[in-house]
Amino acid sequence: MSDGGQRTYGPLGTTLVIIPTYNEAENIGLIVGRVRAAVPEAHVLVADDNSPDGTGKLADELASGDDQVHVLHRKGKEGLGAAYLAGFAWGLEKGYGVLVEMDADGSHQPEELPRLLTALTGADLVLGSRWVPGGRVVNWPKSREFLSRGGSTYSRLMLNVPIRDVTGGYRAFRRETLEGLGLDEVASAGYCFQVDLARRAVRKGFRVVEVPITFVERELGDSKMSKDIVVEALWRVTQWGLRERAAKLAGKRPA
Ligand SMILES: Nc1nc2c(ncn2[C@@H]2O[C@H](COP(=O)(O)OP(=O)(O)OP(=O)(O)O)[C@@H](O)[C@H]2O)c(=O)[nH]1
Ligand SMILES: [Mg+2]
Repeated sequence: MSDGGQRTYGPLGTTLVIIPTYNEAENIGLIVGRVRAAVPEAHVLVADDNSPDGTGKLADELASGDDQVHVLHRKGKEGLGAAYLAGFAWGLEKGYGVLVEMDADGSHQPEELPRLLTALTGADLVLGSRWVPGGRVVNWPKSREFLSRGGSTYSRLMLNVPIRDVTGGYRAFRRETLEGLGLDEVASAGYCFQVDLARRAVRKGFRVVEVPITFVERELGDSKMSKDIVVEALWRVTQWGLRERAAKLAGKRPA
């Protein structure tokens, strides 16, 4: 970030778009089709938590007709963070060069992925951002926007990370970035998973770039967003922030 753009970056390698799903039967075919059309060279991994509505089976059907679509069946609902960690491990093991996070519900438009990937040619991590100039949200009630903006601002100030949209989940990582983040220690499940990864990337000195996106609220299926997820995020961000402040103070004191 503070390298003045002087660093050189290697070629990107093959992209894997990881789509975590829990009860997304109405969306899965649409989103996979849109990814395949928007970035035909990319592969897709659906990470399904044994959705009762049969999303996993639909994903299997898509995979059986397309060599670039894969499915990771997980035993039950363990949260978005756990699904992504399993997806990252799968993708790294298979040798993909770029790993992308994308929701299944159409909020993250696959048609915007080429812009994220272009930005990644000069960065370690690209964040699709609602809260930078040019970014926006379609069909969100004011209350939801307030929560999201507030959560991002609180996290930015508490954790001292210069990122406007720190809770967003439309992201492209170079494999080397994921390998350097210490994923083994990540325990967060909900929104704070995204905050956790972003703060780790900044702390490790990776170049993080925000690219404006138009986030479209889901039209089909049910939200998995809950009060628990918000409370977990608030609690963890507060804990991380206080811990870092305490460590800094302790470091300044003479022994
Ligand atoms: N595998 C897996 N996927 C999940 C889990 N929880 C949520 N997801 C997926 O994560 C993505 C984001 O979840 P959403 O319910 O859209 O959450 P949100 O975008 O904050 O909420 P809305 O704005 O209301 O859509 C979707 O693709 C979900 O299917 C989970 O426990 N396991
Ligand atoms: Mg959503």
